[in-house]
Amino acid sequence: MFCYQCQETAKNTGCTVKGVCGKTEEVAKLQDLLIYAVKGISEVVVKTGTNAADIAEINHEVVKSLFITITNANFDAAAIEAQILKVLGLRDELASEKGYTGNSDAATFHVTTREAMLDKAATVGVLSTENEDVRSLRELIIYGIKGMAAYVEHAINLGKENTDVYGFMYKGLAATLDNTLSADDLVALTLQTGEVGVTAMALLDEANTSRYGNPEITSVNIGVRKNPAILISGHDLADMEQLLEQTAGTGVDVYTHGEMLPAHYYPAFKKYDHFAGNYGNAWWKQLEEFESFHGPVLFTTNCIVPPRTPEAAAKIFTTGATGFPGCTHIEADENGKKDFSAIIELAKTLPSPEEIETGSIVGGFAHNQVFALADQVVDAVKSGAIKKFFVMAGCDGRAKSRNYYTEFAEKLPKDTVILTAGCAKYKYNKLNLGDINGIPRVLDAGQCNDSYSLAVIAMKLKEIFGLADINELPIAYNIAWYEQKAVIVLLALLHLGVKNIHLGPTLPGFLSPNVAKVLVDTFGIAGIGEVDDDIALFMNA
Ligand code: FSO
Ligand code: SF4
Repeated sequence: MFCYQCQETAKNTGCTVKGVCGKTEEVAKLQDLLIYAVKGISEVVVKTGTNAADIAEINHEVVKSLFITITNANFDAAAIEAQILKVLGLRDELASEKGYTGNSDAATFHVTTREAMLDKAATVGVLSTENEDVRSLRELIIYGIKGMAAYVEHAINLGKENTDVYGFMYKGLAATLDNTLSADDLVALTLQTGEVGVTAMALLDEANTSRYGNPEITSVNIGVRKNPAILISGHDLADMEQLLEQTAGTGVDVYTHGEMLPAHYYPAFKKYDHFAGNYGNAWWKQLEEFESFHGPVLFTTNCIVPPRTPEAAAKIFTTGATGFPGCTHIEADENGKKDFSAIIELAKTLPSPEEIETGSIVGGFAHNQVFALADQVVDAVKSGAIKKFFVMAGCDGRAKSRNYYTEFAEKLPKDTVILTAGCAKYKYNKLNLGDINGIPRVLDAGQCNDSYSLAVIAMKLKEIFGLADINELPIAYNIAWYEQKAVIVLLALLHLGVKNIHLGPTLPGFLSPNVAKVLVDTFGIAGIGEVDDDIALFMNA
């Protein structure tokens, strides 16, 4: 196996024996083959001039396939094998319907057994592209499209779609098979991925806010109550809604975990009395936290950390693109309805959660809420009460080097405000960093996809202050990345013209030296250094 798609990749060069994430060689290879199958179907779509508006099932299965391969989403070989067969079936059906005569391997290969799949996978993985710069650009595009697919999947689940986004996905994936494209062509495609990423994030923002209202300032309890409870993790708000509906009146409480915390900020979910609070921290602390939670856990998306024992796995349920062997997977029916009764019944038999912390955290600062405070914010900037904003969105992770972000937040001058989104916030959202004239010093917009909100806020401030360039704003970008959703967020920010983004705790291992140089020279991308030096650098910029 070879995988270098996430920040925790071994030695920052590649996992080759087993994933640091816990992915086995078998699962890694099946994921490689699933991606290859998705490239093949994309080629058929592109070469036959098929309109994405006419192939709803293929759109949905391609999006799901991409999401399955995102870091920490799906560890279930059987589920991935079934998905490969489904995609190959759809590919062949489309090819025959359109009379497709192309004979490229990705568009025509067949495998039926697990063994044949593993043999085939060994020849089509990341390293099958020999030139390291072409490989780097192809993977950058693929990871961006994977992140895009995750956001599109949530929008689909809320009934919102944009066929242009699918059209681009096919184009981008098919391009990664095309040996005639130059490095410049691939760079252009990378930037286009960012552009379509903005569209995808806007689509999800519209899907979430039109259904559940605009996030508003909310104080979320981090302690516990006495009832038995279910913990819901991941990012899917449609699953969140269905779980709250089905648990109402059962005596079972619901707590959010990790990236689901921002569900509390939406008006539509505030009516549920049994929506009790947020339990725990970012994804990587889940093994201990799930134990003390006692109740069952529902994963709607990544990040899953492989449970240590069959008993621990038996308390975990997966849905959507996620999966883990030994965990119960809940499928939607043809109307998108999911039956969560097995989780609810299990919860009733288990003890209530053990308290691991008390107090509350405040969030809900997505674009609409910040616009409502615009006068206050603008006054604070004009008076000099706020000197600088720091966008510290992105992900948290296991690496000790990520303590940089806690220290950075603690040491920032008191006249600065942190704008955050994604699970990166857990590095500093319980520090009590105070407020500036009533404006909290940590403004949490929501999940990683709500980084879109931070971009909307920046563009609004640019307009209010009458600036020509978004980079003239007193905003610095110090972003932490982990998996492929952070890649699409980064590409989206680059498309919006944001320069000098600092990215840590390490630069992606999948960037070849030449590709990294393009990003540094064109966009001023940089890594991180020592906290004090970096703060001085940012404050003097
Ligand atoms: Fe975190 Fe995991 Fe939201 Fe990621 S929970 S790391 S970028 O899946 O998606 O921020
Ligand atoms: Fe390694 Fe990350 Fe790939 Fe897992 S997802 S195998 S940790 S690079």
